[in-house]
Amino acid sequence: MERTLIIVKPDAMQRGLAGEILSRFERRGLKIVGLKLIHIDQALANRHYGEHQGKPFFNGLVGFITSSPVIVGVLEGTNAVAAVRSTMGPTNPTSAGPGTIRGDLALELGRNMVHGSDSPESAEREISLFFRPEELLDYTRDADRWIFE
Ligand code: D4T
Repeated sequence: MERTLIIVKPDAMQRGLAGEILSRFERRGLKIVGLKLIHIDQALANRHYGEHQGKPFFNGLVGFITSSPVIVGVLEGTNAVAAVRSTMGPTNPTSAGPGTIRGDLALELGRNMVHGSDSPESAEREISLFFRPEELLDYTRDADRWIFE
């Protein structure tokens, strides 16, 4: 089992497609173990996108991700990092195939709807930026106590 961080970005929120995006991950078989609606501030955006600092698109990227509330989530499943990346499609939506979130719903590199961690190491770092451990569910520990009906 692996965990990964997703962000439903401002373009998806504005277009009313948050549910569609979360639904695609759920239908793939990934479990939501953390979820919240937040407005990312400049400091958090700088930390999250630290690897891109100094690149020409950095200021636009930070301006965009802080431009409205977003949904951040932690998804869990077998090879969750790769499963989320393949469900999203490549970073540039024009290279993304039909059936992927970006291939079906996006066209612009700077408006690509959704973020997913790019490695298990990034996932661990990013999850700890957005969630405290006690905010995440533990299905293996608790699911038999829960009633799903
Ligand atoms: P995120 O991090 O948003 O899931 O995107 P990716 O993991 O798929 O891609 P990334 O880290 O390389 O890029 C982060 C973010 O920056 C935007 N971007 C990227 C941009 O506006 N112009 C660019 O030239 C690049 C490379 C898109 C995603």
